[in-house]
Amino acid sequence: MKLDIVRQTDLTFIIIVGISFLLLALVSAVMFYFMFRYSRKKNPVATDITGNTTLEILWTAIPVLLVLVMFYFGYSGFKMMRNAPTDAMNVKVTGRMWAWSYEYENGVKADTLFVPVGKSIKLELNSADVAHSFYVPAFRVKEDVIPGRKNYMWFEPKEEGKYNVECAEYCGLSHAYMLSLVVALPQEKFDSWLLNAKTLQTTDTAKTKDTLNIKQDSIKTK
Ligand SMILES: [Cu+2]
Repeated sequence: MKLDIVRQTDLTFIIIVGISFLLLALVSAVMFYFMFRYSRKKNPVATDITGNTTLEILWTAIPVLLVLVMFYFGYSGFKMMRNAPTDAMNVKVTGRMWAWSYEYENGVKADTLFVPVGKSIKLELNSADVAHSFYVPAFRVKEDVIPGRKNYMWFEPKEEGKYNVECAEYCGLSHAYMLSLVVALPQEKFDSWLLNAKTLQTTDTAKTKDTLNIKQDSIKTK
């Protein structure tokens, strides 16, 4: 079964939280049982315990196994996130105090990240000033954006829609307002937006949106 980044991330999260809850329940249950079974009332004289090899092997082997399971899911997800498909569409992202901007391969610049649905998008992450972090919760991707260092991330929008972009690294006074949007459009709509934006040569996203009749409310934010 081939998972995408979103499902792989959610699965890893559920597995780790699941194991944690199971352990919490187990440890609590044993603790309450021992509180009564080995209370001072029932055992006025303490017994001398000398160790139990079977128990020691078990409580070493089981946690090692659990940690390896978590590692397997974490690492396979990490590998997927760090290996962008070679046919991905490239967009250059620049973070600066306090806004995100996008530049396409044909030179078009925008303040909203328009992308085609069903295509892999690879973002080259750059910072013009301080450390930021590019975060798209809906796609489960978040990467540091560090001045002087190239970083990247990739994702594939599955459905048409608007998705929030946030800065996840405190970068100064207006950090909380360093918001942007990913707008996923069907391929034809995206192509005509890109062409229009190229003709208009404007960074004013509102204008290019008008040419496409993309009504803010017609696309749901996820
Ligand atoms: Cu920030």
